[in-house]
Amino acid sequence: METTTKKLSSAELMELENKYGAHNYHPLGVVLAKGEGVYVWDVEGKKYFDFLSAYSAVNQGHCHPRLVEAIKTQAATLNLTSRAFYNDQLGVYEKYVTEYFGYDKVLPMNTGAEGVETAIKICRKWGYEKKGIAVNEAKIIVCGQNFHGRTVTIISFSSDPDARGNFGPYTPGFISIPYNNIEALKSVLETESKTIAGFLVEPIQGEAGVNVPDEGFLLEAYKMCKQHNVLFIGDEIQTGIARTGRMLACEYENVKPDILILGKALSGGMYPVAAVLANDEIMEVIKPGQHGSTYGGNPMACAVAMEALKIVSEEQLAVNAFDLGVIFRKRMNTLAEKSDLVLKVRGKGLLNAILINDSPESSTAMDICIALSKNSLLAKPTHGNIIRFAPPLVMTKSQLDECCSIIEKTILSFKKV
Ligand code: IF1
Repeated sequence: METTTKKLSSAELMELENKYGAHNYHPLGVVLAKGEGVYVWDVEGKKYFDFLSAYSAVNQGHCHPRLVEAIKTQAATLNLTSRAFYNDQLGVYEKYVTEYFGYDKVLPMNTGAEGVETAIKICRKWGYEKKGIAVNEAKIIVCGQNFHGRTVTIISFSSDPDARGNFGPYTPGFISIPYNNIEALKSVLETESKTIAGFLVEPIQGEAGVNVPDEGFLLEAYKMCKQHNVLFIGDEIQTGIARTGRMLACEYENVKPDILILGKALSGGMYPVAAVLANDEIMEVIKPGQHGSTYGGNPMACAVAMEALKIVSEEQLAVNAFDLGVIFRKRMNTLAEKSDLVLKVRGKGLLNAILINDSPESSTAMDICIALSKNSLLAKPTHGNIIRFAPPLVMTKSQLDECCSIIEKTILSFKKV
């Protein structure tokens, strides 16, 4: 193999990805090489505000010094044992994370999709062994426009043609209802109560364009689940860990999911760490040999996740996300009044989106994101005409002000191409 000391340019690096990588993404044309806090730098040294935070994985900011230290130390000490043996980090982490979120037990996994799969398996097994559902009859209610990951089972209940097209045959056992529609939930629960094991829901739908349900929806849904002996499964992989201005988005309605799924920022983006939390009467359906993962619960994951959670509480990131979110939406609402391009802003905490006044098929939102990147701010459209804004939660008020000015300036001077 040819070795070279020459540093590759952004163009050359993009060409490498294009030539040698599967084309399963359509990235914005920047090549990042460094990150620190709310900033990232490209290969040529241009500095940007990161307004995506790796889809809310980097809530604690890029390369948080405490996380760098935690992973370095653990990597040099013990990284992987498998679960064939005990390790000296897992129990300590399990105690910490269960007390942190108020559950009896945790089942550690790596990626979000694995966490969702785990929750589905626990829920089905609970349905047979505790609720008494007939063999292979268990159903889980899901919502239209959901995003829960990329496995075959998960995309089986996706409504996105790209996510599911030609990946069949699909896994049965899911009933889809429209999101934020309590009547639809009620009707399914009443007609099929005996075979329904769970209701899987995102407290705010990220991929659907930061779709915030009506106030009261989650609480009503939770109460209805209780009434019908159905498990409420909260996917807080994107909304959790302070992103929406509370540690968990469900806290806004005082809902405590029966099964809670966490991922992404559980590790501050340092390492793939996911967790499924539940109380004993649910988690006890899983016995030795019935579920697991080579990497799940490994010492590096445990050390990093514990530090990541400590950072969130010690740096009061939930409060900061809440306060900055209020300022952000206020400034964007003012912008919406001034600009024909911005229809509205919605979101909670620092998970927000602006709706662009053009059809989802147009390239306007993408073109605005390209213009934003020229002005040193990185964001990405979702569902065509929606731009998601989700900076790291370690942002300061003056940094946020600067970012709002960049967004305002970019949009007010934007000309359709
Ligand atoms: C990609 C979206 C965000 C998630 C929720 C589970 C998972 C995710 C609520 C799976 C992952 C990511 C995956 C990422 C894009 C991204 C995303 F636009 F697709 F919807 F964040 F908004 N539940 N979301 O949001 O977690 O297995 O990826 O660790 O490129 O697919 P994972």
